[in-house]
Amino acid sequence: MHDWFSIIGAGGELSAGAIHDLRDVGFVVIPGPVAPEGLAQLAAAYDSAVALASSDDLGVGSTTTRVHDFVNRGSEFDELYIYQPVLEACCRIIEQPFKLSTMHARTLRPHSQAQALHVDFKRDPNGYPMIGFILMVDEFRSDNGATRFVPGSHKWAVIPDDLANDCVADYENQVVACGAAGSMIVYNGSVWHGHTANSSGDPRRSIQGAFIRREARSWVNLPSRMRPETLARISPLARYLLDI
Ligand SMILES: O=C(O)CCC(=O)C(=O)O
Repeated sequence: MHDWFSIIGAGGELSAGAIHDLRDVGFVVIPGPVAPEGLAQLAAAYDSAVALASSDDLGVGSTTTRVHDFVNRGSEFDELYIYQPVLEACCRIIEQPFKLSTMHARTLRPHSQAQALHVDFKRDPNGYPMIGFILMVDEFRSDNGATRFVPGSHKWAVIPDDLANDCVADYENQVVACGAAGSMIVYNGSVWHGHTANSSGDPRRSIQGAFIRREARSWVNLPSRMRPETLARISPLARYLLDI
């Protein structure tokens, strides 16, 4: 049995600056795993997977539409959840063995309002429980709903009153994480964040994933959903991260 946590942690593919930002600011934008010449194919695979998804796998919220389980929707998405810089971020921030909890498509629909600032997981006595990633299938801009973050908020000991009650308005010192298509946001699930308003006429597409402590309960039971064709092509590292 490989000691994957040590192997991943030895990596060195996440820069010291990025680790510093993750620790201090709570998020960082890095180049993603898909080369620029592969982005059109990725976007086409995204659209096709979303169009073919059954209604059971669709989550339609007030501003976004999610399609669950992008582990099993095509080989185009395989490299996203084994991307070494994100796995290294998990080693540095979660600081214990981890697994993939979910990987889904999330489309922010045109003319949608901002999402309330929130955390995905609160810090607990054992530290930070989650690292998330957001792959920008489209460019993230300030007019199409790029994700905003409140820098350093993962370290707050006390939550300010104005955040406790669904803060949709712009927040003091918030930073909007813009980037070219193909960029990836890596963030601490305990930092306050949310998408901004999409005032454009186009959807803003993304693929989002979360890694959590190995013994924690996953958002989606990925092992139970594995398709034979996915199992046949993925690597031992992928199997480890899926906990199968
Ligand atoms: O889609 C986004 O920009 C934000 C997503 C988000 O807030 C979340 O997944 O918790």
